[in-house]
Amino acid sequence: MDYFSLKGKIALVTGATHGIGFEMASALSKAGAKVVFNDRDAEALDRGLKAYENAGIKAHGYLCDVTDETAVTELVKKIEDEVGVVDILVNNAGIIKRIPMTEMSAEEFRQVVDINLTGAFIMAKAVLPSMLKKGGGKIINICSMMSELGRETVSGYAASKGGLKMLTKNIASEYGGANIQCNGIGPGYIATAQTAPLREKQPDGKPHPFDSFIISKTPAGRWGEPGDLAGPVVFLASSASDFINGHILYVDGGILAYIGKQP
Ligand code: NAP
Ligand code: GCO
Repeated sequence: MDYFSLKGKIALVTGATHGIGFEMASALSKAGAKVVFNDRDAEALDRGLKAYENAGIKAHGYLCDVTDETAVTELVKKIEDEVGVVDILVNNAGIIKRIPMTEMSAEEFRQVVDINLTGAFIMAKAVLPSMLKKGGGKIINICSMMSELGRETVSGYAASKGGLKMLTKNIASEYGGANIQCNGIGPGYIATAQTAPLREKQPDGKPHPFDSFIISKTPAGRWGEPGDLAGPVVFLASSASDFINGHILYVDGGILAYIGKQP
């Protein structure tokens, strides 16, 4: 038996035109799954479709905002008609706003929670009925270090990713008896567009202080790459993880294990 084969499975990865989502979708495709992705922006969607084509992957791309419940219901119906029932959902779409809490408007806070947490709820709710009819499925929520830790300026993000951890446990609790496994992946600090501002070189050519901070805080001694999430997502999407439910797999080079370098 090939525990990690995804042959015959259909995987939907949200917001997967580039970055972590693109690498995870590519890994799922290499493991045998048919890949479907969405983005809220038409130009980004086109760039994503080209990126998959250049990588030799046949991916189905759809325009859809994960916060729009009506559009998501239509998206899932369309995917079922054109590709088939979604066996694996990866809730990857997400944003961050780095604003000190006393300067952050409630509207800005809501936008972050709406995409990172409510969007994952809407997506999961939309795919669950067909998974239940089919007799099983996998839901993988992309959490964060901020599902466990706080830091300055990311109150909305931390609240959303902490909530996403608990939504993961709740889906596992509510539907585990119906052979649905819902787990999370908590990436450490990964070099993507989202973290680019934290890695910008200083005017004097020195590394950004946050860049050096993360390297010293990570036992692996480096930032993660999107490809570091490839193996973990295939594992949680495959039958190798059928008795794992409600778990958050941190893929962080050891950050959460480490108290930090002594001064
Ligand atoms: P990214 O490069 O900013 O990609 C995020 C993607 O989500 C973008 O394609 C974005 O589309 C899409 N998106 C945002 N809002 C959406 C919406 N309402 N509907 C549909 N798509 C939407 O970020 P990344 O670093 O690859 O992160 C991917 C996920 O991993 C996020 O959930 C992030 O929070 C999480 N994560 C990242 C890190 C890290 O260090 N990079 C660590 C832990 C967790 P647009 O380009 O159109 O906005
Ligand atoms: C930040 C970062 C993080 C990471 C990631 C960590 O400003 O602290 O952007 O939140 O993106 O989620 O796991």
